[in-house]
Amino acid sequence: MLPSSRCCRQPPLFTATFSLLLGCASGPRGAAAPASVATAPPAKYGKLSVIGTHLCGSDGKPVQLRGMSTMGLQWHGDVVNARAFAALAKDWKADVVRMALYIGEGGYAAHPELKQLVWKGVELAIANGIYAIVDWHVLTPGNPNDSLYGGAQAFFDEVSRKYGKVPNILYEIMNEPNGDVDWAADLKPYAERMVATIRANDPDGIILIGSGTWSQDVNVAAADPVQGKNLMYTFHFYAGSHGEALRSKVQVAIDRGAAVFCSEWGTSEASGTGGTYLQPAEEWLVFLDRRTIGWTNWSLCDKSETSAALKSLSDAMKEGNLALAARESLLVPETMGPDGYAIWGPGELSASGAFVRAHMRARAETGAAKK
Ligand code: IDC
Repeated sequence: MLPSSRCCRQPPLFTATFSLLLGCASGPRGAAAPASVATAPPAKYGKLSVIGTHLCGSDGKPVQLRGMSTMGLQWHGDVVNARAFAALAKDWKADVVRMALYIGEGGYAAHPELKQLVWKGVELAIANGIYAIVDWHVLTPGNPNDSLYGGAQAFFDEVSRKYGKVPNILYEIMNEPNGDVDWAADLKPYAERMVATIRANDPDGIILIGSGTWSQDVNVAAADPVQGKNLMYTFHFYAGSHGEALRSKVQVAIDRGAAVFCSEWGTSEASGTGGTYLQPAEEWLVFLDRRTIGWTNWSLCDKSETSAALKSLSDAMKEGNLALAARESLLVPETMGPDGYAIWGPGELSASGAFVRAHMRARAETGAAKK
């Protein structure tokens, strides 16, 4: 019998995580770049750009990037490992992984060393020929200009210096502004500062920009956009909480000429749990597919909440799967797949994870939008 604390805890900081950081601290052009980066396959769709309202590959055709977001790296950072990224790229057929660098809530502001995990994630994405979103996870407090987030400019300067020349990186400058924030007075000026900072090192990488009401006010941002190229606006939905009203805002933003990206969505309620709401999620995916809107699903972790893509140890215990429940975590895939690399087996995915993986694989197969 496992002690109950084992089933419910967040993993401790910096245990296996940093033992896995094998010389990945410098950029792909730096002296200590891992060999895997030097021999990396080209990024799946080459250099990305925004043309009109679409994210496009180097051939100028619209691409829908599909992938997973990590959970807070301060809690579930061990998921940034070579096996997990290979399983995502090859078994899930993911195009992109989003690294959720919380700033508050025990994140980067208190633990600046967490950025090493971001670098590691970017380099694992490069090594697998997929894309990485570096998410400055503004959540609490809701104003990105708050002093807690004072490290933003230095952070994006560093990220863009390190990776500005590789095609694999996308910068997400504010996860979810919320509360008493105004687009024109607070968020747009912040976005302009971050865009200028990134552009000094990376003249044309894709920059993702959040908006008010937890990145739902994409229509407001689109009415008064930040100047520059290769900018996109993010919106987030949770299938148990958001539906037609948010879809209308997204459509208004597109009609106003904005390129949009869904950098967070869940099959749960906005709390991260409840449900799963797979039928409403399906409706959203049809909406995204028809518009070729890229997305990353929340979240790749084994926490006991319905949005988590991996089964939790406590669920494994409830199912009587003692072998699974005895594992330290499910963040490192251990099941040998049919193609000779480790995957998460079907019994290791949550209802949400199984749904999202199946959708990703089906879309990668057909390449066509659902009607
Ligand atoms: C949630 C996690 C939850 C954690 C909480 C901390 O799922 O385990 O306790 O953060 O604040 C968001 C946020 C994202 C939330 C997620 C679900 O960007 O950080 O993660 N969510 O609540 N916006 C809407 C939903």
